[in-house]
Amino acid sequence: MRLSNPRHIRRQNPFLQPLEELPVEFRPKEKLVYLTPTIEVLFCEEYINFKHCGQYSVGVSEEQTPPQGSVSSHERILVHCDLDAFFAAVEILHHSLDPNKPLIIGSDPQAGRGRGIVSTCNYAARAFGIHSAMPISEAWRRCPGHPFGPGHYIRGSRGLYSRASRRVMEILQAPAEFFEKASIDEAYLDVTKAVNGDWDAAFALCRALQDTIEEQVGLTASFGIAPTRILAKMSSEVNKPKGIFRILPDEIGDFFEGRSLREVPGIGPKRATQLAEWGLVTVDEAYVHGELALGRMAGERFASWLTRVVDGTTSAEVSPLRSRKSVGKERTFSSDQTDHEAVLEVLRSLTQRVLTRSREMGVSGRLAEVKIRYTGFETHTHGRSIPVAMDEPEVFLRLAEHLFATNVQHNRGLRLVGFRLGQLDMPPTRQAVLKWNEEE
Ligand code: TTP
Ligand code: MG
Ligand code: MG
Repeated sequence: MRLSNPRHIRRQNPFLQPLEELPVEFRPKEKLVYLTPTIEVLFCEEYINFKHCGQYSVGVSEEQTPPQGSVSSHERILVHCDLDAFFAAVEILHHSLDPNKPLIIGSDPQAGRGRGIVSTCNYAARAFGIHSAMPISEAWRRCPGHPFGPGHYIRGSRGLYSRASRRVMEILQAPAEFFEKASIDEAYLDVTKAVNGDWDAAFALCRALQDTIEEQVGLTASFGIAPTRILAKMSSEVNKPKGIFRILPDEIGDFFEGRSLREVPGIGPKRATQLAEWGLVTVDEAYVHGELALGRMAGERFASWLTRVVDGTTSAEVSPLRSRKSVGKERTFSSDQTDHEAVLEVLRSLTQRVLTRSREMGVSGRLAEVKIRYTGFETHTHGRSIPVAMDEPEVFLRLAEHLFATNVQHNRGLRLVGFRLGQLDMPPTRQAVLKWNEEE
């Protein structure tokens, strides 16, 4: 891919759009039945560890790992979907809030004295310059809450977001040959087969998915369509919110023309500053130096990775193993338990559910890990690896029982028990498609 003959690319920055131009269409309240939380005596939490995605070091090492999901040797059509202002959009739906009023999700602002941070905020709040990870005190300074200003501050409820996320993931995974939930509000889909290699059909598919998500769940989503993961992820940002952007294989050079290096996932402020000192601010400026010269400035690994990003030769693999390090479930008891037999029974049930889940995902694991939290929050994990990855519930039930029985401290109250399947692997014959129909 060459950067000669560049075409001017018009980009929309949602943060710079005036408020009234932002689409704010939300579903009527009756669509929200699924969001009503169920009341439980016990609190059961499923934890998913997401790997940090987009780091260039990951991009470098990925070449050494044979693809276990979709194949990257032929041209693929990948879709990246990311929900718009996700936590805030769910709260707006659930509490029937006015989407035009600034809504900030985060820790208690304590009238500007709070020490927490902003999780996210809706686009009305972004017009005040508020964004994720900003100190909540700074958010309050920019847009105070009642009675000093129009800001509406909510702490947020994770259970609601998980439920909404699952509904969206079910819709997204349906047409995908390979599917990967990459975080609570984003997923990669390999739709090459579904659209028969046709990029126009891919665009139409994204539009249909966008409509279905809005109709059935009431949330807006943005889509990126591109031949590699990183390009798909970057394109889903381009027309946010409720946007679709496509990069055809021969348009990659144009896409990077004038685009700030900072927009590439994996290039952080430190790296960007280092490159700016060499006078490199945009991707095309860095690329035209050539890999060798860039390598002398910023290191060979970085130069090779950035070159491959622009050449469109970084990974196109879509596989649950890429985003997920482990599958686990744990349970916190409403009061500390002294009956260890009863706790062991809960552990068996959690282990069984983890294995059911991992089978649905088509993954197996080598590591069994039992987590025990005692009265007073003291937490221990006890793990054991087996030589080859397996997905047999019987094997892991025995391991879990053994780990619990040999490690639990007698006569102590138990606050939490959990099971985790780690060191995941995927049998090559099994299709890498996740199912999102578990009840918790
Ligand atoms: P993002 O997709 O990064 O952000 P977003 O969906 O709120 O907004 P956008 O329209 O730009 O995609 O993150 C998804 C959710 O993850 C977000 O709604 C809240 C949560 N989150 C945090 O709790 N802390 C953070 O620092 C970030 C970035 C996100
Ligand atoms: Mg999002
Ligand atoms: Mg996201």
